[in-house]
Amino acid sequence: MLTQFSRFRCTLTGLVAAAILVAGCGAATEAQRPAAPKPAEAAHALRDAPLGDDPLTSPRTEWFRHGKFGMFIHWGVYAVPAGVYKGKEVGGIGEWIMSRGKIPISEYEKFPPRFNPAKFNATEWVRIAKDAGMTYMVITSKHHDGFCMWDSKHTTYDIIDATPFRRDPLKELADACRKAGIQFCFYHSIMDWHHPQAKGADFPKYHEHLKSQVKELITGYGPLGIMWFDGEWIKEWDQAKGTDLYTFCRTLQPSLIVNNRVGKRKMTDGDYETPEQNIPAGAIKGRLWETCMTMNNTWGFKTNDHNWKPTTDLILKLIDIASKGGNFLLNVGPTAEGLIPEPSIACLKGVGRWLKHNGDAIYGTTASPWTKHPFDGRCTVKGSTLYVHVFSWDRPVKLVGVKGEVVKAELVDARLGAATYEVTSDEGVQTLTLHRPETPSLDATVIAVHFKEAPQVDEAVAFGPPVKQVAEGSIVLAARDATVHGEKAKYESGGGKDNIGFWTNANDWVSWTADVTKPGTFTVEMTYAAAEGSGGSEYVVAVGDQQVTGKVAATGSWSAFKAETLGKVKIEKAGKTVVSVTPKSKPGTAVMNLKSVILKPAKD
Ligand code: FHN
Repeated sequence: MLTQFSRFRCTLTGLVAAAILVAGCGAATEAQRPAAPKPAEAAHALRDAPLGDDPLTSPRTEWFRHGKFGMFIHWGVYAVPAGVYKGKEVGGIGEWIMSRGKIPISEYEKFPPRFNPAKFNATEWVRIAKDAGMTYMVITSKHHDGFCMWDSKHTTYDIIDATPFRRDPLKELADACRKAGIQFCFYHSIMDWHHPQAKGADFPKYHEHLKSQVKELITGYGPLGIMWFDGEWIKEWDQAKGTDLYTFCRTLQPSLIVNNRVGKRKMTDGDYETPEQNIPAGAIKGRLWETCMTMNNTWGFKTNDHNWKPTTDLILKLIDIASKGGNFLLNVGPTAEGLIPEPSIACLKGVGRWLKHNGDAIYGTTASPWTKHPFDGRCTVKGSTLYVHVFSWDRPVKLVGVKGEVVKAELVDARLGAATYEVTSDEGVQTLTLHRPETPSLDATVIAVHFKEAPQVDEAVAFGPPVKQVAEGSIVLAARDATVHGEKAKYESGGGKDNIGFWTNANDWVSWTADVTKPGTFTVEMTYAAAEGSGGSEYVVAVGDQQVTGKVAATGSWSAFKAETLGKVKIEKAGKTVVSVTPKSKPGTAVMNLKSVILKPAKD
C-alpha cells in the first residue's frame, strides 16, 4: 500500500517544496536535468527494427525503457460540454459524454463549431511536460467520438473543416516535441461512434477508412514514438485485424512502438501492456508495460472534477511503477480554450522538482530485486547501483540478504546532506542499514548505494519475510502474506474477503517463501472460492522442486470458500522453500479467489 499523503494538496505541496528549494540552493540548473533520451530522428533513423524483434531488448524501445515517464493528453470537442449537457452534470469520464449523456450525433456535431482553442500554445504544453520530467507525449488524434484533431483528407469531421480554429494542433505539437527532444506519439481509437460504417455489416468499409487515417498519422507527422490504440473491445475487432494493423504500422515506420490494444489486449498483442488506473502488484513477466492514469477522475476535461491527486502521491506512484520495471503515462485533459488546467500544472511542477534532483534513480533504471520491500519504500537498479527510495523513516531501512560489496552510498539529492549507513553480516547473511538524513525529502529520499557489481538479493528474502512452520508442522501460506506477480491479481480484504482476487489475467501468479524447520511429506490444501460459471481454471502448485496440479471447481460465489486437498509433496531439507500457484488456463472470468495454501504433515 503506498503511503497516501492526503494531508497535502497539489498546490500546498508545491508551495512547501518551493520553500525548501528557496531555503536550500535554488532551482536546479539545466545541467542537473537528466539527459533526454535520443530525439525521435535518431530513433526513427533506426533501420535495424525488423518485425519480430524483441521489444524487451530492441534498440527501437530503448527510449521508452529509459524515458519511464510520459504525458497522456485527452483533448477533443468533448472539452466544450466539459461534463455538463443541457445544464445537467453527466457522470463518468468527460470524453464519454456522448455515450453517457446519450447525445445524438446531430446534437454532438454542434460542439465542433464551438471549439476554438485560441489559447492553445504547443510550445507551452511541451515546456510543461519537459519541466515535469516527462520524456514522451501521447495525444488523442481521434477518440471514440470520431472527431479528428488533425487535418484528415478522409473526412470533414476534423479540426480544420469543422471548427473555427482551422489549425492542426497535432502538427504544431509534433514540431514542438521534436525541438524539445520529447518523443511525440498518437492515441487512436478503433471504436468510432460517429462514422456510419463503424459497426455491423459495413465494418469492412470503416476498417479501410481506419487504416487510411492511421497511415495519414504515421506518414504525415514525422518520426513517432508510439501508436497507442484503444477501443479494441468492440465485437467487430479481432486478433487477426490487430496483427494486421500492428504490421501495417511497423511497416510504415519500422521503429514505431505499438501498444497491446492494437489487438485484444492479449499478452502477445503489440509491444507492451497497458494497465489502466492501477499499478500491477509486481512486474509483468516478460513484457514491457506502462500504467496510464488520470490526475483527477477523468481523462477528458470536466469543469466540476476537482479531485486532484496530491503531488507526493504521484511521485510515489512513479517510483512504485519504476521499481516494477514499468512506465508511467500520466494524463492531462486540456480545456476547450486550449489550456492545461492549473491544478494539473501545479502537480506536474511538483513532480518535476523531485525528478530534477532524483531523476537518475528513475530514468534508465530496471526493476527492484525485491518484490516485497523490507522497508517503507521501493528500490530501482541501474548497473551496479541500487537506488533506495525511502517514503518514510518510521520503520528502519534494513536490507537483509543484499549481496555484493558496497563501495559507497550517497544521497541522490545532495542538498539533503550525506548518507550514513553500515554493512553487517550474520551467519553469512549481509545486511545494509541506511540511516535517516538530517533533512529527509517531503516526498521520497533516495540513497544511491554503489556496489562493486550489480546488487543481488537472496531469493528467499526477495519475496518478503518467510512464513514460519508452526509447531505441529503445518505451513500456513495466507493470501495476505503472498507476493503477487503480474498485472491484475491483488490481495483484497474486508467484507468477508481475505484473499487474492481480481485474478482475471492468467499470466498472474502468487508465491510465498516458507521457512521449513521440519522437512517431510506434506499434503497440499487449497482454500478458494469461484462463482458459478467461473470454475474450470487449471493451475500448478510448486513446492520447491515438486508440484501438484489442481482444477478450480465453482463454489457458488466469489466469497464461498471451500478447502480442497490436492495431493502430497516432499520437502527434503530444512531451509527456505518457495511455494507458488501458477494458472495454466482460465476459461472463466477469473482464476479463483485464493484464501490460503496449507501444507499439512502427511499421515504415513
Ligand atoms: O474508453 C477509453 C477512455 O475514454 C480512455 O481513453 C482510457 C485511457 O486509457 N481508455 C479507454 C478505457 O479503457
